[in-house]
Amino acid sequence: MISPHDVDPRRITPLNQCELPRFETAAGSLSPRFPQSHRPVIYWMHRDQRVQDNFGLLHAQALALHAGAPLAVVFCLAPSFLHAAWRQYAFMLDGLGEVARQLAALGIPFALLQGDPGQETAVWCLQQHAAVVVTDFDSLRIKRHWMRQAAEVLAAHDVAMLEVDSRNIVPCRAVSPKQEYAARTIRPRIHRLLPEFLHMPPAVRPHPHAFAGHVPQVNPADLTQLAAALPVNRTAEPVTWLRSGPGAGLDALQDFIANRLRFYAENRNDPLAGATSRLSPYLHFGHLSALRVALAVQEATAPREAKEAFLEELVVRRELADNFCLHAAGYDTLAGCPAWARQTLDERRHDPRSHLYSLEEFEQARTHDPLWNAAQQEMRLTGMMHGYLRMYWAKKILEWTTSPEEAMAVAIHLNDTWQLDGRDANGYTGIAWSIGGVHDRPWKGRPVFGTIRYMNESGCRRKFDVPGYIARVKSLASSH
Ligand code: FAD
Ligand code: FO1
Repeated sequence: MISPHDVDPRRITPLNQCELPRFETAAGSLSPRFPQSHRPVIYWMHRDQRVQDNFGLLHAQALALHAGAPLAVVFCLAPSFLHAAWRQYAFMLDGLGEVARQLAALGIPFALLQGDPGQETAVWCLQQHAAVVVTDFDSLRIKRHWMRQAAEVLAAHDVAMLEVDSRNIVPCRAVSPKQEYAARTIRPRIHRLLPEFLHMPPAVRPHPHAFAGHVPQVNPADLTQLAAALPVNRTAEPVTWLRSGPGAGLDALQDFIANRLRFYAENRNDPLAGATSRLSPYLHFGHLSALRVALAVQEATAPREAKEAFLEELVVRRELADNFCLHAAGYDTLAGCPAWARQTLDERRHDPRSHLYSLEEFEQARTHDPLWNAAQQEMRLTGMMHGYLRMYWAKKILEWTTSPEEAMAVAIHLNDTWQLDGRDANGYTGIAWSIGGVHDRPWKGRPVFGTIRYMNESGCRRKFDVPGYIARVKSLASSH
């Protein structure tokens, strides 16, 4: 039987000062006594939208099993979430439908609420007489607000709330207590701890104690309809080329490992090579755990340099992004950028711009640059953009807007509206890297950019077949 010890305590952070129900700690065993008749343990799912490989759900089940208590899972559908559009809600709710089915098969109730998550979820947990609420860690400001709100409501009724980091292989708070300067400073901290965390977690099991509370029944088929009824931007329509959910995520992982991982080291910067995993939507919505991806890649038959190059992105770069968003208050503004970058951008603030475009012109891919327009088109059509082009795409927005502040706002707006993997620590960090030099260093100075790293089309032509890429997006557009 799983025990609360199965989840490394470095993943777990109390979110209020309430005591967990008393545990009698006999040697090696935890036997919590939840007063009254077995109040349930509730897991509030929001970042890690999966059943297996989910340390938050695992810990909640372990606490419930040791108390002989029921277990329930709750998700709250927010009417808006950053710049999320119909496209992302449809993908997310599709995946949640599969999660609901998997929980039902384990006898674990799944409650879908709607409204302001911090408030709605806390109130529902109190109505179920929750003994303790376990939830996901998230570095984003909006999520920390939800957590603070819920933790306060629960604390007023002496209900403990715990946060568990299931997004990162090495828990974000364990990697470093402060903002790391660059990949080279966080890499040794992660690599030192990796051997302690690169282990497959136990499975979530059928739960033996029935939940007595009232759970609004969720018909998984209805969830996609829910997406269509939300008051969100509908120009970014659902994508049809990609299946959503934990099962599709595992299939995509297997396909990547079998057919493309071995080309990753040398071809990952070529948008036409298809050498990257394209797992980011599944990692963003938590359908797939980075831990499972890392273990599968480690065991794969592929050149060592391919595996190392991939794990550098999946582990070091991805966990550096959470470190940045957790510790840099203004991670989505220039305020989060290093002083040298803010200074150089300031000095170049009044340099003449070769072109200037509005948010609408960018959004409709109506610039003078066919390569930039093709990348924007690819994002509009598919909900994805190849990583190398994302750097070029963001840097040109700096070059063709009136100020670096406007550039960041435009890049975030477009990235969060059109990308399936948007609204993510990786995105705010990728944009801050491209426009504000975060985790980068000064380069040769030039107009507008100052010493921010510059990229141009001839640089892209050295990396890949630019006309070929533009043609491919054109044919993609004509087949839509
Ligand atoms: P692969 O190359 O196969 O990498 C595997 C996984 O590692 C990715 O899915 C991702 O989770 C992680 N990863 C890869 N590169 C990075 C990186 N540079 N930083 C952090 N994690 C990384 N990523 C997002 O998930 N959401 C975003 O909104 C996003 N916006 C970006 C915006 C800009 C301007 C830039 C420069 C990068 C952005 N990235 C974003 C990071 C990266 O480009 C994408 O994660 C990657 O292209 C996703 O494609 P893939 O899954 O095929 O990646
Ligand atoms: N999380 C929620 O708990 N409720 C939502 O309604 C919700 C909507 C949403 C839409 C788009 C998107 O990209 C993420 C969304 N999330 C929502 C956030 C999710 O919980 C995770 O934070 C993300 O998957 C990033 O980790």
